[in-house]
Amino acid sequence: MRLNGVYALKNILKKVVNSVILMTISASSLANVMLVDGYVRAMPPSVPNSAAYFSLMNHGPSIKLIGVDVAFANEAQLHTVLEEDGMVKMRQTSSFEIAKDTTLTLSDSGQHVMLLGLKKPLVAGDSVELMLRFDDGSQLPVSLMVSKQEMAKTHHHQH
Ligand SMILES: [Cu+2]
Repeated sequence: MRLNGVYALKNILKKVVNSVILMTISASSLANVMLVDGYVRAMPPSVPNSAAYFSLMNHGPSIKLIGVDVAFANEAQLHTVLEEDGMVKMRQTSSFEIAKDTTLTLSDSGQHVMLLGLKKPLVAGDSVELMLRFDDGSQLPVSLMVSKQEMAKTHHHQH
């Protein structure tokens, strides 16, 4: 009986230690990726979609952005732009890779986050929240300004 008790306690401790290790891993990879700048394009109220453009600096090992969660639109999709038969087309993609010690830069002529089904018009000067999800399970909340500008410097450094 006593032996069983000790065994159970050991197992519980093992589980606690494992979860602490998992938490440490996701916290450290979170700190490796930093928002440099970005914005969400302001759209006239009649347009239901918009896009988010930002730069992410990766100070750690290669990581993939696998999704974006937003509350202000029905869906956020990762899009890439490619040329096909002389036509420039947008395609949904499953991830954006950020190689070790590089910066991923989204732009309207390349990779971007498509925001579909805006729940209310995005007004220039507002700020919106996006939750970035990475392939290691970590998440990075970012706040972006709504702007008509090409690339508004927002300086939301996550130190
Ligand atoms: Cu798009």
